[in-house]
Amino acid sequence: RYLKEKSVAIVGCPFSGGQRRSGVDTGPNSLVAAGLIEQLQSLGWNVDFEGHQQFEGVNATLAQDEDIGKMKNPRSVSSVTEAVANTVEKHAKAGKLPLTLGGDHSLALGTVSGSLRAHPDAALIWIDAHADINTPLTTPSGNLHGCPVSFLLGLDGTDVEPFNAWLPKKPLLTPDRLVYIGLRDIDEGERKILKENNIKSFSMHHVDKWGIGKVVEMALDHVNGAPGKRDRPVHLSFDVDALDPSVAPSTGTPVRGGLTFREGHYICEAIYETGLLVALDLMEVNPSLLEDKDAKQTIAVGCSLIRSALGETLL
Ligand code: HAR
Ligand code: MN
Ligand code: MN
Ligand code: MN
Repeated sequence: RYLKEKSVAIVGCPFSGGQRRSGVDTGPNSLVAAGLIEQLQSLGWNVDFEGHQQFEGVNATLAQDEDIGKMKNPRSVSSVTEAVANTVEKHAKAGKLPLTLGGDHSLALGTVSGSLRAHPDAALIWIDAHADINTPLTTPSGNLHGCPVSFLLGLDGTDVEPFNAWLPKKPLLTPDRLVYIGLRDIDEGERKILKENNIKSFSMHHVDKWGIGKVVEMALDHVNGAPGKRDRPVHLSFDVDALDPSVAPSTGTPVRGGLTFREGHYICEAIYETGLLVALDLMEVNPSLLEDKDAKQTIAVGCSLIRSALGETLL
């Protein structure tokens, strides 16, 4: 309903500075090399891809990017996410569906900002083992891939340099339009933030209790404000570590007890089915961490999730 045609723009983001393990910057190239473009074309999508974003310079100078407070690599993360926001905004305003390939999940500060500039009333559905809602004050690690959501919501502690040079004073996202599925590794500070802001979160406990079908239904009901109401555009940000490590092993912070292959794909299918998907992120694929067979498996699952979110498995 929000797309002009079946047109997807791939935004490849080879960036690793939101966390400390190298290799996640090779994720986008691996997904494309595995045939992602051809796969989407065969689903009837017009695929716009002009090469990956150029972050080599930023990646090369991460060591010189000194901490600000607890934040690691703040200038690098800020400049990369600002650029990604502009790129995603441009594609979304042209009526295309931006598909961002990560790279670490700090990139979603950029992707979601770009989506919300184009679709101000959009909802954010965040699929992850982690809530990524630490602030610069609560972060235990200083890794900014654990913080993008707090910046999007403009929580206390996020009005900091260098991010406040480009993030809006009035946040683009409100807590009522955010929902999580797959959580199972949350920090104390994050737990408090989720509670105080009344943020809807479906942990793995809820997936076990109600089943994935019901959970996705409740998630969509929540962000649309009423049961059965379906009109908000949806930005789907999928961290591959939401899946169980037996399904997607090659990722920086695996947590056992995750979504099955089918549960992950079901989420993608069900959101595509609403006709409301306006942007998709597939993040934290790190092919360099494990042996080749595990990397290949993770890349293949990443491509498969993307195909499901773009309509493959619906009859
Ligand atoms: N919550 C922890 C932190 O802030 C770990 C975050 C980990 N990461 C991700 N993001 N992979 O989903 O450091
Ligand atoms: Mn550094
Ligand atoms: Mn994440
Ligand atoms: Mn995660």
